[in-house]
Amino acid sequence: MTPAQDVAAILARLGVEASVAASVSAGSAPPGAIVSHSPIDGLPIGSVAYSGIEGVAAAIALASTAAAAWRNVPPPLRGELVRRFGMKLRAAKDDLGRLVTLENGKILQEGLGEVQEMIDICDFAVGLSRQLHGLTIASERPGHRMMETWHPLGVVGVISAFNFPVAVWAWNAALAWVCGNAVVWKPSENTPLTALACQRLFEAACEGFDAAPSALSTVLQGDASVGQTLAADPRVALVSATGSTRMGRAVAPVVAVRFGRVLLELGGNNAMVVAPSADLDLALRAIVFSAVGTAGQRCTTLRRLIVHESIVDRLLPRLRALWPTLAVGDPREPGTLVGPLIDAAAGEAMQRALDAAAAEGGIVLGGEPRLRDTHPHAGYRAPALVEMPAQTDIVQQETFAPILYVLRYRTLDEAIALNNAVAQGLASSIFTTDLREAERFLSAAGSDCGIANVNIGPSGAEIGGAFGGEKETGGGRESGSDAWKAYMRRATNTINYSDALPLAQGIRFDVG
Ligand code: UN1
Repeated sequence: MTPAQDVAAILARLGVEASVAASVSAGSAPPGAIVSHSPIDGLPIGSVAYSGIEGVAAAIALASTAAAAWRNVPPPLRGELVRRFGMKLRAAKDDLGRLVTLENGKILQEGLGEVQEMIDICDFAVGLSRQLHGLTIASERPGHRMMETWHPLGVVGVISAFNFPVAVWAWNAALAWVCGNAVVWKPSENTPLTALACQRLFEAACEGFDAAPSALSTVLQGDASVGQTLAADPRVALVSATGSTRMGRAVAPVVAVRFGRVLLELGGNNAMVVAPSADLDLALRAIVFSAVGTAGQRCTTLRRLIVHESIVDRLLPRLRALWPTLAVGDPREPGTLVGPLIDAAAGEAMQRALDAAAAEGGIVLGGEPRLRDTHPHAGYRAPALVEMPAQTDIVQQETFAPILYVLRYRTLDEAIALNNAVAQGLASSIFTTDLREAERFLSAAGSDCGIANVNIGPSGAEIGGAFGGEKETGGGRESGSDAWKAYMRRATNTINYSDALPLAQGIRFDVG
């Protein structure tokens, strides 16, 4: 089945209304429509209407009305809606997971994993809907009590990237809804169809649920100008943006200038330290999954392997032997481990990075185009392994492709310094069986990243932890732990139940 036929069948089963590929290729896509291409063959699979700049203001107005009603619904009842959404996702897991594969190009296992991540965050949010706790605080004044109350923000804008086209929205949306907000979503223009499918499933969850106002969820289809318009609107209390550091640099000042809130999850340049005592069999499996999984297009992808000089001769030959055998191909096929890059341009960007690495002294293995004869419009590439003499310029950049740079180190201090010497600060890990090394890596003087792991790779986080990173990664935290607090505003309340009016700090201010 061609990707276009596969997509048409899934959209029909999910009840999604979009122009499917047949009409796009017949030239009947509406003018200005956003055409979606499958990375599998680089050909159109459907089109959606462009929301337009005017559409942004209208969507925010409706979302504001929805938020004003939704904030009065008790949080556990809001959780019930999210529970229903989670049930819809369970029922549609196979179709939605396959649609992710068709529109994003990640292998089916990972497409299904992404939908599971949505289901998991829904479950988490349902529990959270009964745990939006505030503190009670001791007052210094007699007959007084202090407490914190958490209230909804209103409208939450979500800008998401192509690489996790559904899960990242779900992290934000599920929490935002139980916290009492309405969500306006600008997905990547590379993945408009999966966004429509999510919206359809959410609408299905809302059917027959009387407490849910309309416009609790809206999808805006468009390019960066739509995202900028969303970010600039003062009615959007929080803009949660996931994508490149470049995108974050464009969005964050627009929100800051109006004193809105941002939650940024931007670029990563993630490292793994492999220490002398590491279990190399485990390390090898972790390296492969985190370096070439999702064709190197996770923000958590392993990009820098920092290996102790005493074991490099044991580890590197195994990687060199393995890399050329990693199956590159149609992500729907069960044996495939590495699907296509998002498009042919991403393949060219990978080539430019490899050329730069070679010019900076790197020894490049792999990285060549694949399946050009059968799929001339797609961006299939063999994963690349590049031994570098030092952490040069190109190693410090995030290239969204399966390129693993290998560096050597002598002392743990040196390894930690290399880990921390890049502008990004998302994910990191160490393979060691030495407790002291592991603890040092996790300590205040260790990894400076938002995620620091021991004996697992940097990618593939569970939803229960807070997800995000430091420095150019943007500082935001999404998903688990207490990340929900970003979606609410905190009020500090002081209540006087005495018949006097003592002032704080013992101030005397007597009147009359
Ligand atoms: C992303 O790439 O933007 O930790 C998100 C991971 C996934 C999420 C990645 N759970 O790799």
